[in-house]
Amino acid sequence: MEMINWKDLLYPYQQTMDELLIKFRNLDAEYRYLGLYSPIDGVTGRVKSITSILEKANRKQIPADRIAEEIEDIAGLRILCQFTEDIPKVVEMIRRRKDMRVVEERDYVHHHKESGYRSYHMIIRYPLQTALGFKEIPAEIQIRTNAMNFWAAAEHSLRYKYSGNVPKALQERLINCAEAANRLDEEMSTIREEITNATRENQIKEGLVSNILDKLHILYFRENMEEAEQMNEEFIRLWNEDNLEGMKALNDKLNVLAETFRL
Ligand code: 0O2
Repeated sequence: MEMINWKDLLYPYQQTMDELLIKFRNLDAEYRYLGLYSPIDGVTGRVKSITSILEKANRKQIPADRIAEEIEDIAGLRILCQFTEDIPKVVEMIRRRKDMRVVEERDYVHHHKESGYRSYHMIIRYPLQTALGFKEIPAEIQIRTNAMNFWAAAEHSLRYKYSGNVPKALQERLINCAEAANRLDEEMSTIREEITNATRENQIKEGLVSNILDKLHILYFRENMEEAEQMNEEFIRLWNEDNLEGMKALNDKLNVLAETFRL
């Protein structure tokens, strides 16, 4: 195999990874900022290790000068979801993006691998603006639930330990574990609405509390001590009663007051 300058080869993949990570984390943060349910529970990324690239090139008989073109998961992003139902939402979001081009999709969620592996894979081309000009970089996005991820990480470690030849008995137990992880996802889906409503309510409560405390601070600052004191007591009472409606009303009252002071 001809000599490869790995540092130069991997640099644009690292840049791609960094940019994709920021974009998807920002997207998740924006959902939360808007008080909306985010189908993204977490995002991780990695640039494939040199040994793993070489192993794949060897297995697929890819010559050294074709590695960059033919190995499409040198840059790899993983998007974790709380529920199986979130996966198609993330897939659709990626399909609609103007800053990346989807070239291939593999649905191992509905068609799991023989190993028991479940995940949704999308191969994209990412337009990277480098110091030396424009370059389209391939990347793989894996979208899976936390349960699918838990299983895949365990199976990956075992496959690595046994260099791909996991003993038959262990393979069977892994398949059972994959089925158990799948049942967990199915069970979680049955209480999805309750969980997402609770999450939304918690987010609303957090936003309210932070706004109320902020406005109380303004009141104190404007030396409207007596009113601020009264409202603070009201807030503590509502907080102890876990009275969300009361807190909403107090928040509205404080918003009006804060506006008046600003005027
Ligand atoms: P790593 O360490 O995750 O980077 P293949 O021929 O199957 O190796 P291909 O054709 O490029 O690869 O695509 P595939 O199978 O759609 O996706 C490959 C990646 O999916 C793997 O990367 C894994 O991350 C994941 N994957 C696929 N099948 C399995 C599986 O049975 N178990 C686990 N744990 N992960 C799987 P790499 O290259 O294996 O390595």
